[in-house]
Amino acid sequence: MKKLYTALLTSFDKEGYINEKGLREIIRFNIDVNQVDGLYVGGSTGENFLLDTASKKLIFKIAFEETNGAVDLIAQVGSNDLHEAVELAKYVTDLGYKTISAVTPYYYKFDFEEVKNYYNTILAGVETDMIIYSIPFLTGVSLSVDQFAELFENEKIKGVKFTAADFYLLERMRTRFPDKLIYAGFDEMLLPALSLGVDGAIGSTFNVNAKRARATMEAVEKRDLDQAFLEQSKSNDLIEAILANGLYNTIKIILQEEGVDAGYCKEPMKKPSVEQIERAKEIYRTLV
Ligand code: HMN
Repeated sequence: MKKLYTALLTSFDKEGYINEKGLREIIRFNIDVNQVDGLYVGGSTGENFLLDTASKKLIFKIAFEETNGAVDLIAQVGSNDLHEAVELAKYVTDLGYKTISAVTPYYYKFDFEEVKNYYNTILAGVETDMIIYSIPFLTGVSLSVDQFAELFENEKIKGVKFTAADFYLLERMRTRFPDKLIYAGFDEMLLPALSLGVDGAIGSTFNVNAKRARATMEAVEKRDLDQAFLEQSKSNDLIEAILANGLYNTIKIILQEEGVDAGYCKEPMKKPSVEQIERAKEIYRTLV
């Protein structure tokens, strides 16, 4: 069965500090109500790249405690500070995480040897599995099939979170690496990714749209493409509205309407305006 992972949000207070109670509520909602298979902790959706090391560790710890084995966990430990990535990989491994992930290093134009050294260095000190986090539209780093093959020579690297709209590359990857895990990273393109045989999906909108995403997966499993299209189309009405109103703020407001203390985003992300809040509530009433 294909796996559905929520990319975990972080609840922050008005000053941008972690709201532990709220974070625990988001985790519980994903386990109890959304019934997802797992959580992707410390990704873009968690506003991870705005955080210091201590805050990242706190989130990993809270997620591990609160899930208490109920669902799978993947800890995104990647960082442009390779020392930090190594430290976080060891930290989550000691907590008991079985799988880590790391975003490709970004901002500077690293060559492939540097990218490869980054993954092998993170993995040298731990026995966990690794899922590469490939998200070229934010990092500017695009890897070729041959480069993935070279990274996969490290047997701890079990797969990739593929957040790209390049379906030719996705098909080439699926064909070349039948035994590697490929997780789709764009929720609005879940159906085409499923049609190319991904093993599951990791996404932000599953915080509020997990049941429909699951229905899409089940329809594809049954080869009922009409139903799968219908589900994806309904999901995309929601995702389109969420993206137009501001991704993370809107998901947080929708969760608040569900009674979850999802809190605020952390600066430099903006607080939502009155209009944004009203629109998010309308999206909740009409599209969730
Ligand atoms: C993460 O790192 O938190 C997520 O896995 C990222 C995930 O791929 C999301 N991408 C971003 O937010 C950049 C998607 O779920 C995305 O939010 C969604 O498809 C809407 O575009």
